[in-house]
Amino acid sequence: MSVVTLSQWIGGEPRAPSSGETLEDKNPATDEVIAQIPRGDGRDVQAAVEAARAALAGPWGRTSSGERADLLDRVADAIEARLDAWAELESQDTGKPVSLARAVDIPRAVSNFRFFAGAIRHSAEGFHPMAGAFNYTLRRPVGVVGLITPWNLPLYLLTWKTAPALAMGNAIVAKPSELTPRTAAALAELLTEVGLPAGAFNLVHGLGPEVGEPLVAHPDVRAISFTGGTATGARVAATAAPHFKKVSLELGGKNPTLVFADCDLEKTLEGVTRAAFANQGQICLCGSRILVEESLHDRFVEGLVERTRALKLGDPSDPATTTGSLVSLGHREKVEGYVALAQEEGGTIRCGGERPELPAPFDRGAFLEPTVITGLAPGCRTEQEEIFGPVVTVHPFRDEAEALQIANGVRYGLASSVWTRDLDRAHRVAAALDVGMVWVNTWLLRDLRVPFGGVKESGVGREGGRYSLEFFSESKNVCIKLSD
Ligand code: TXE
Repeated sequence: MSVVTLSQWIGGEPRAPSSGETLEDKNPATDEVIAQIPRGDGRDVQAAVEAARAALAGPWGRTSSGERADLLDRVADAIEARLDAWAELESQDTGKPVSLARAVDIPRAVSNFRFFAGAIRHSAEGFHPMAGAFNYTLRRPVGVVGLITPWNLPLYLLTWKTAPALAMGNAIVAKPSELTPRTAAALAELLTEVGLPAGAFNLVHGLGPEVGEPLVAHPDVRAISFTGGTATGARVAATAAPHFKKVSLELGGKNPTLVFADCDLEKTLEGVTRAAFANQGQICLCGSRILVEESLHDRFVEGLVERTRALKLGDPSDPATTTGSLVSLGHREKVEGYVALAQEEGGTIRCGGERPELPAPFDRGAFLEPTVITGLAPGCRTEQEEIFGPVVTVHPFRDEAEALQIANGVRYGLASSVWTRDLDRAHRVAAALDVGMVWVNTWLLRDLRVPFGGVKESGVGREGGRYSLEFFSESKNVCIKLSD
């Protein structure tokens, strides 16, 4: 496979890194180098911010919301036309099955642009009449905004931020994960091709501390939307705080799945297996702690193990593959460390936990068998810390109160799924879970209008629908006194 050299994208054109250095980008399923990416630094961030400011002072700053909506629709059409090619890029960068990128990652990128085009066509602002006067709300772009994204859903999450940021007329400096830069690079080029004015979207590649940090610290960057790990999120928040920037943090999770004995067992097993192992368990919304009513526990574990063993690991480009490699050999070691820890803490490995036997070149890939662990105590490290891989634990619970106590007994509060036929219980449990999002008898069913985000160490703020439009804009109230 030929090794491509990616560029940064600054002021509407490719730009080599000021450092003159590059970093290797590998396909984690084969451990082959597939690209050289720019090792950007603060100098490139500075150039990108200057290009963004120039865009705001130029034609981009004078576009109407209708013109921006039309542009977003053109972007959606252009990505859709590249679905197969971009699904390949995403799969090679992340190790995920091409089938998953084709079904989820790239279509969602299209939806993100289409959704926010519609959102700004139909959004209305505030008007508040009062005795002798009236108030109207003006909404304007924040200005230069920084978007920092992780490696698990690279294009899905970058476009989730890019679409509303452009919709509201901002100029962007984006920094993708250094592990998964390729679809971000493709997006930058496409945006210019479809007519986005130079400097409205700028892309700087590189390492977190060398590019992400200067971006967050830059005084002209007025908002940061960050998705990534909790530890990094804390660092981003600390860096941004002295500058009083707007910050949206979508961080980690340790999400509880609650299975009650009255659930539809077949549908629940199918849904819970998907929630556990989709994208190799590398989605912050994955249900990694499965709590099962004790009367159903043993039967449920049997069914879960059977479905987990049926998952097919292997060549991500094979349509039959359900489970690809993890994002890197280093990340696999981290996840394997938690499998070993689980055994030290008294857990039983019911299936998985080993590296699969695969033919070359996938024998060098970061593959790990999906793993089900039982018998742990809820307070142990394996149950408290985010693993972010294909590893789940299963617990029995006596009653609803105990289920909620275990579910809420972690530092995270992102998402949960509840499986029961009892509607009253579904509403009651959903209200009692200390998280930002609850699914009942389903998982990852998404309406882009709803608030997306978590509480506690899962983040600050919400994105989605009007929440994104409000984050990426500043409102101003104007009060007009009527003549007496
Ligand atoms: O995160 P990292 P990763 C979480 C997920 C997991 C993690 C996986 O739960 O914990 O993200 O992504 C850049 N200043 N979510 O390992 O290391 C880094 O280069 C500024 C939750 O990538 O935090 C990368 O581009 N930036 C989420 C980005 O931050 C810095 C959904 C994320 O890297 C930086 C997806 C610094 N000092 C994953 N250091 C949700 N809740 O929706 C690194 N970066």
